[in-house]
Amino acid sequence: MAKKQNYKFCFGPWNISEGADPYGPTTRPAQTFDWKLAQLKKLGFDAMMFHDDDAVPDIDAKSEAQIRKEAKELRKRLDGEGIAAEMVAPRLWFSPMTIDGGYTSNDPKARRYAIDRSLRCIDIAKILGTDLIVLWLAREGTYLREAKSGKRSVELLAQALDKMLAHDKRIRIAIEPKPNEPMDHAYIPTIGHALALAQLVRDPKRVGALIETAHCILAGLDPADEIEFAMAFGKLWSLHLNDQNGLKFDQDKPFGSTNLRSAFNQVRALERNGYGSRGEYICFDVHPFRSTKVEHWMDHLTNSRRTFLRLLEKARTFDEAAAGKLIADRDYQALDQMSIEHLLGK
Ligand code: GLO
Ligand code: MG
Repeated sequence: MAKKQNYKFCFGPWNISEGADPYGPTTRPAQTFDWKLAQLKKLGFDAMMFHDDDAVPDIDAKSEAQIRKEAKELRKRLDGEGIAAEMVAPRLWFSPMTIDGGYTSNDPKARRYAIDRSLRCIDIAKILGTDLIVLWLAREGTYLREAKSGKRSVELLAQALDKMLAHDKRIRIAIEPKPNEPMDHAYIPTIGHALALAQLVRDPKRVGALIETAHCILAGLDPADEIEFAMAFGKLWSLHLNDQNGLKFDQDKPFGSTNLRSAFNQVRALERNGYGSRGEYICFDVHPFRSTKVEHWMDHLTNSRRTFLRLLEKARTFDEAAAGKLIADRDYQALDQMSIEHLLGK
């Protein structure tokens, strides 16, 4: 095992959500950003993740100068609270301009909008003191094959990444792949695709990945293997831990809620490969159940952290020597049972 890490934790304002789903309205009242920041601090999390318009609301209606001014004010507040900004992500999937995608839209005006907005997002990140831009490529895909060209879309994505990298020489871009939802098919569905896309840009060192547990499961892949794959390239720059019950809509359940053994293997993969040693955070992209009452509103976040820390103990106390002997003897039957009993405890 690598040196033991002291992990740092974060979440985003959207993770304190109000319970709306496609079939029904909210079940909890909206809270202000200030309230969310206060909760984060009170619960002892270290950083907040931001969409560009979490940092500067109504961003499309504001001038560059106004965006910078508001970002600076936010930076002051974050510094005052001792809260870091983990990353900033352009929320490209809300605007009427990106109905058919942003960087890969068939409409050149929409593509220009997506790039301009991404450059503003980079300006905000710089002011908030983070070099990490997260790109969840939500609408970069198709509802039907005939509508776009896959090859051209990948080329457009690479061009967009190059423009962002050229805008600020210090930023790094972590692509957050997801195979579907909102689109039928996304062009960058897995970590393999994300890291292959990085090879098409002029400075591949500055394009890496963010792994989300639920997105791996939706792609039919094992999250722990995806973590190890990205770490083999030194490119796991952020992480959205959560859980997912099979191939459904993106559930963003509390970490470990569905598959404790998979969660254990994700923690073990992070721990044994030294995740966090370059300042990376453990982020929870989880949502409360729709049925959650206001007084239990933060529990999905504190429970996810608690489960992570309990599983960390399990990873640290896993009998590696005994496991090694079983592996050498190819006794995977016993290794399976040993892993189960370790998780079950005494
Ligand atoms: C949705 C994504 C989303 C992103 C966030 C940051 O499925 O997981 O929550 O992580 O918008 O870009
Ligand atoms: Mg996510």
